[in-house]
Amino acid sequence: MANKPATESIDPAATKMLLEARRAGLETAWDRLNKQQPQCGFGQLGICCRNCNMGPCRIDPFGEGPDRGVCGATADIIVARNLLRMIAAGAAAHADHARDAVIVFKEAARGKARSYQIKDEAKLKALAAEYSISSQEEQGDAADLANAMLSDFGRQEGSVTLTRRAPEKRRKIWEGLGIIPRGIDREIVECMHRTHMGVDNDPLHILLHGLRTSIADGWGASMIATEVQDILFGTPSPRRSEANLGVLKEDEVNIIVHGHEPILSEMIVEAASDPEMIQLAKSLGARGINVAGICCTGNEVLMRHGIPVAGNFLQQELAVITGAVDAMVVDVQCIMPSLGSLAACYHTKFISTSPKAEFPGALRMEFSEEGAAEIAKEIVRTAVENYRNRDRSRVIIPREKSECMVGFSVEAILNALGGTPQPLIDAIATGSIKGIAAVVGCNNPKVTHDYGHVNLVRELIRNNVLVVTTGCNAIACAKAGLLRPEAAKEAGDGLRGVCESLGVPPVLHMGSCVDISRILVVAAAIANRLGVDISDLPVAGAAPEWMSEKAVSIGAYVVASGVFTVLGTVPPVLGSPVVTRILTKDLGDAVGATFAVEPDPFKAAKLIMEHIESKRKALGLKV
Ligand code: XCC
Ligand code: SF4
Repeated sequence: MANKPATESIDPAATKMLLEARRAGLETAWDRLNKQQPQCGFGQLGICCRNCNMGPCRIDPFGEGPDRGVCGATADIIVARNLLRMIAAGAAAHADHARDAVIVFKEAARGKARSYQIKDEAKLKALAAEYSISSQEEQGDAADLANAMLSDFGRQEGSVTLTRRAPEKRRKIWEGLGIIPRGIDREIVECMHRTHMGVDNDPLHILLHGLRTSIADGWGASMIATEVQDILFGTPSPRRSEANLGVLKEDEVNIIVHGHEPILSEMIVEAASDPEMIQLAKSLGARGINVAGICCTGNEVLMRHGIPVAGNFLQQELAVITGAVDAMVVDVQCIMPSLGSLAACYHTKFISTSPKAEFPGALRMEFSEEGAAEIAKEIVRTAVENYRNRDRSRVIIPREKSECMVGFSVEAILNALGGTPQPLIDAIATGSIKGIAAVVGCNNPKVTHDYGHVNLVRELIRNNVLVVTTGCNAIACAKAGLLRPEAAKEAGDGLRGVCESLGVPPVLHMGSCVDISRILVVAAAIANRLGVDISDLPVAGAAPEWMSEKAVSIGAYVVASGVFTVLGTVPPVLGSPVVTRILTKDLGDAVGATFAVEPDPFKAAKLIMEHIESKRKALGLKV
């Protein structure tokens, strides 16, 4: 089996739109990647440094030219520093997202952000208890909880509160290594300090701080984001929807929400069901208003409202090329700056909303929590009025779409299991389910779109590994039909039996990328129940098509949590034999888990199976 089939995507809808892009002479990420060939070898190996103005410096990977930067930094130091900066950026993205969610929560609690309410009181209570907040009335609870969560960002000593959710044994390991994060922002700032010219110059020392920062993300920022979003918008529960470009409608106003923050997309969804807006759409000849998502903000409204998802990361440009998108509304993260000029080739309004994120060619409709509902309505109105400008002769909507079942929060999974994780543990113990794999992450045009995602997941469920998914992998699985309960037919007999008896798919959609925190909570619950550490469990992680810095932070905290993780695209570390050895080997001794790199999803599945079997053996379970 070849690593990379000759096609750009295995998704027929994406392939169709790519053909249309070429026919129309429009450029996409795939074309721009081609224009970048050959990509910089120093960059790929991670051995260029621009951290001070004596540079830029680069190391000769063949050992003939310079082996040190001007300051004396070696390839090992440069690669480690660069990796730490990637983790810092990724953790910062999640942290800033989380902070904004908490601020909205706080404003809502104080009655200032009128458009938002508290939807999950039980979760609010539970969190308040975890943060040791005791007050009688709800509003007090909520504001105090918001403040307590905010203090996790700026905390200077002690530890980030929700790291207490990690199993005792895991915390001991972190304590031993001195990598329990103090405050979320503090660790990120320290990354920047340590990587400044002339500060931290030992690869292992640098990378351990990377783990600490990533833990502040996974067991801090991302976990806070998930919990607060559940409190504000409701904890997801199973529901059905549809995925792929075929969810766009020929005869309705199509609004795409793209980015990461449900703070905005929730309001758009609400405004789109406002009778006044629907009436306006009808008066302009549309049959209604259709909201669809892309990337993680899409996952958020998919999980909570069943809003269909139009595609994953590499489909953002393709959606515009359907000619049927009346507005592409974006907030932050994973939004290609190419969208402005592309939208200008169509009638599509490209609307940017975040005070932090401006894009060339975007129509700016800045969002604020006080006037959220009103602004959302204005955005929807703009989209509806733009329906008139749609050029019907240019509309090409691929027919492809798949049904999916989504909404598997931890609470929903426990509910499906009858209130306790025990049935799942029993299924693992008997071997009906061999183990659990978290398959997550982006798309990357360097590898065939969705090929790694779909083939890895198929291979795993065939081998009776239950897959939990988030982010762009979840969308790939949805499009491939793997999130339907009927997909249990594709699973091995053991997993199939469990899924059929519970009526759930063999691949559980747990949410957006910040919701990987939900996966950590499940892993901790199972480990605690068995009285072992997460690293003892037959579980693994994978990011077959990752591209973002957030994915680097995620990979780091998953490994730091004790979970073996396979990456499908090569991280820029191979220029340092030392860093490569730390990541793929030494971390095993330190945190009980390592990274592996395997672009071929079939070989990646094999690695995961071998890992799961070795963990089963160690636990004395039937292999
Ligand atoms: Fe972005 Fe979260 Fe990656 Fe998809 S998976 S490309 S980060 S949207 Ni997180
Ligand atoms: Fe070069 Fe060192 Fe400056 Fe980096 S920090 S640019 S390696 S002199």
